[in-house]
Parts: sequence; C-alpha cells; structure tokens
Amino acid sequence: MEQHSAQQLLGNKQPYEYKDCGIPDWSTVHSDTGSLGSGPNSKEEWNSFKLTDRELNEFNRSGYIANKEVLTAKQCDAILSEYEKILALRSDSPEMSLFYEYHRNQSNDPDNVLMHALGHWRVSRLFHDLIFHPKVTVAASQLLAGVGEELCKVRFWHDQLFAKPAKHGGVVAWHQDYSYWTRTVPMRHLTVHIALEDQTLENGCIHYIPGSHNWNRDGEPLPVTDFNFGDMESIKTILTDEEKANFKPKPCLLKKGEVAIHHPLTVHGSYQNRSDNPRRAAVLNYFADGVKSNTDELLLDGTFKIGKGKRMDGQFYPIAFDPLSMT
Ligand SMILES: O=C(O)CCC(=O)C(=O)O
Ligand SMILES: [Fe+2]
Repeated sequence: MEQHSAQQLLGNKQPYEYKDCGIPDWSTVHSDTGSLGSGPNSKEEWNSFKLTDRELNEFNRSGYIANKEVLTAKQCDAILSEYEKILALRSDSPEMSLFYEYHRNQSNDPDNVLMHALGHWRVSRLFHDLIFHPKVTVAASQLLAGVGEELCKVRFWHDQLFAKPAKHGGVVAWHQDYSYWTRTVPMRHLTVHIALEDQTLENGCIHYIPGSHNWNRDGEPLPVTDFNFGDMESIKTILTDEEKANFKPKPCLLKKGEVAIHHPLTVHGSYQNRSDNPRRAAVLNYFADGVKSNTDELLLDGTFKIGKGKRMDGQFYPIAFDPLSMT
C-alpha cells in the first residue's frame, strides 16, 4: 500500500519487483524489512521467545495455546490502519490482483457479514513483515519440529484476514484448518491467530474444542462441511457420538495483540459479532520445510504451479524462520 522505491525500502536486501499491475509485490522479498521494529540481535534474545515446556505440554494436550502476547497496542493500531485500507479496496484496484482470495462477505448473508481474504502479505509491507515476527516464528518452529528435534525450518503457507463488522458480524463455522489444506502433505502445519482488538463473548471471540486435534478419519482430517463458514453447527453432521459427547467449546478471550496458536486438526470457530465495534483478526499459516504439493493444480490463485510431489518453496512460500539465524 505504501509506494517506495526498492532502494528506500530494502537497502542491501533482496531485489524488489513490481508485478504487471504496477504496484509493489512484497512476495518477492523473503525477509523482514523492519516495519514492526528491529529483530533480535543476540542468541539470548532469540531464546527469550521460546515457548516453555509448560506451553508445549499444553499444546500437546489441548491442541492449542492462547494469550501469548506478540504485538503492542501501537503495532496493532498500525496494522489496523492497513486493514482499513484493505477493507476499503475497490474491486477494480490493482491490489486485488495480488490477493489469493478476497470475499467481501463469505457467508452471502447480509445479517452475518464475514470478510475473509488471503494474500494481503503481497500488498502490505506491515502484513508482510508480520510473517517474520520472531515471537511467532520461534514458537512455530518449536511446535512444528519433528520427533527428536527442538526446532525446525518454518515456511510460510498463507495468511488470512477475518473481519466481522459491528452489529452484524458473521460466524466462522466450526472447522479443522487442515480439512482445507490436504492439497499439501504431510500434515505439518500450524495456525497463529492474532487478535487485533480484544476478543469477547459479545464480539465473537475464537472458541476451541480442547482435545479435538486427535479427531481424524484414518489419519485424515474431518471432511469440509461448509466452504462458506456460515453454517456454524454443520460439522456436527459428521461427528461420531464420542466426538459429540466431547464437543465442549472453550472461548478464548484474547486481548489486543495476543495470539492463539493451534494444531491443524483442532476444531475451532466463532460466533457472531453483535457488539458496537468491529472484530478483526490476522491469521498466519505455516508449515515445516519439506512439505510438498499433493496436486498438479494451482495451490493458491495467482501463484505458480508447484506440481504433485514437489517441495513447496519459491516466491510464495518463503522461509519464515531458520534455526541457524538464532546464533
Ligand atoms: O476469526 C475467526 O474466528 C476464525 C479464525 C480461524 O478460523 C483461524 O484462526 O484459523
Ligand atoms: Fe481456522
């Protein structure tokens, strides 16, 4: 959204390209450019971002951890002003061609409005830099690490915006994230949900079903029951009796700037926003380096084909964290 020359922005960092549409495409830059502040500069500082054993155990037990402070209120406000610009984009604006998806109202019901977009990291420097935030990526590296590893290389998969307007904000139906991602394998994925304002029961905070990260069908996720996220309870049509008995939603009252991090199979969703203010979240999705495409089809609109069996890398799937950078 900001227009600067390559030199101004990146100094000695990677080349900065412009897409045909005439605007900067931040997916050509594969490292933090400092818009959210400077990164850690000692091993101690990097280490201070690690999750504790208690948090790791909590994640393994419940399928998520919540209330990790990541952004300051001031950073949230800066991101929210970018968010406002994104919400106000006209359909014919050049930025639109960089989004993977942009739904002004995914539910199609005017009383339940859910704005949902993917790909804004390409159009906004702040959203781009958010991907590389060390408080997020160090935790992601620990949670995605394989057996016997403490950390692993983390790649960015895609981002998501979920905006619920005041008074008539819509639901996000119960779902497991990996149900939508089986085109990439193996399942070594993770979601970081960032609250850009306080989430409350009234404004439709995210809810989790503790323990549901163990719900699967022969190792596969539950099938998608609603592509538009509008039918809150539709998942119940495919749950077993035991899963239904254990379906005990827990609200997650995130404060502005806090994150919840969840396993790709943890069932989550959120109710309507009936409050007088909008409820906006920024979501980051990652996978462990080595995840491959499971299809010859395009994985995200506007990207390049990867091809079945090929590693996910290149312009659209940057390394968000490499343990070697901690030294
Ligand atoms: O904003 C919401 O309530 C939905 C969030 C979500 O589905 C996610 O963080 O994966
Ligand atoms: Fe989700």
